[in-house]
Amino acid sequence: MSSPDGTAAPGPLPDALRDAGRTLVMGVVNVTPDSFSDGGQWFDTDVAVAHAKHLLAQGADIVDVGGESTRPGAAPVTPEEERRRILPVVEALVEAGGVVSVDTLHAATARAAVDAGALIVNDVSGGTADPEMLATVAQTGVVYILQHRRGTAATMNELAVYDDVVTEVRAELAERLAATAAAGVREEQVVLDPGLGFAKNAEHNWALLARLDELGRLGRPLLVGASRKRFLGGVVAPGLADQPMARDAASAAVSALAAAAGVWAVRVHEVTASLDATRVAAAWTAHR
Ligand code: PMM
Repeated sequence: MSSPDGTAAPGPLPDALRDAGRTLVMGVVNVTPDSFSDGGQWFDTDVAVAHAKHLLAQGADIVDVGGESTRPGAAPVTPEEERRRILPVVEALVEAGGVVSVDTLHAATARAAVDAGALIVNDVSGGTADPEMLATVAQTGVVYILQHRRGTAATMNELAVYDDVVTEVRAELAERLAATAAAGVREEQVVLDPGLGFAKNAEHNWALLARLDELGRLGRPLLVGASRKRFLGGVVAPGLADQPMARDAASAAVSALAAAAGVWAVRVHEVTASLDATRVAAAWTAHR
């Protein structure tokens, strides 16, 4: 089975995900005290586990578990603290039969999560933060979400300068894809992500969404993470622009359009509406 855009689905993943016939929905669980999108409400382990199971019950195809905030200027956490936050959540989700992704910059955390049963490593640095990451992905053989960004959480805002953001992000993703191959990662393991908001302003994010087909020409499935991001504040009702949770309807609208553009998965905080959005897109494109 292929992704909606015709690229081969990444492997290895369970058949149910390969045969979904629509864009997949990845639900987000940030086990952090300081994420912009949910204000740290899932920081307690038991609360995080309950929330993650709730996302599964709502039909999330994948649950992405992270223990370090990636927002601009966020304080880094040690890999030890990160593992303390996320591993109980990963274990509980695997036990419950969920497909788990681990959102981490750290190879040691990625490996520990894979040992606990995670099937996907989601690295917002695209392998640039930890020199061991790509070798770890190669050794474990899991699916690798390679996200574009420039710099680090501390420096990325000032690096949001492009002549043509889509052409440049595509070229930089191609470079990172070559780096994964050089490290022994098999091409079918890799999913590419434009990294909305990571060294991108609102104009850049919209251009990347509008021209996803150009990124798709790199030949790998795509994941889009627009959910609750600041640029969506520009389209919600005036007065709500500064409230991340007021961006869920706009996030689901992006899910529908990204799914219609053929992306493999969308990464969202609110699962139900995006799941319906991806079903709408599948029905829509099936009747073309
Ligand atoms: N965005 C965030 C965190 N992790 N991972 C991927 N692959 N793509 C993204 O766009 C992405 C991500 C930041 O959002 P959050 O703080 O709501 O998790």
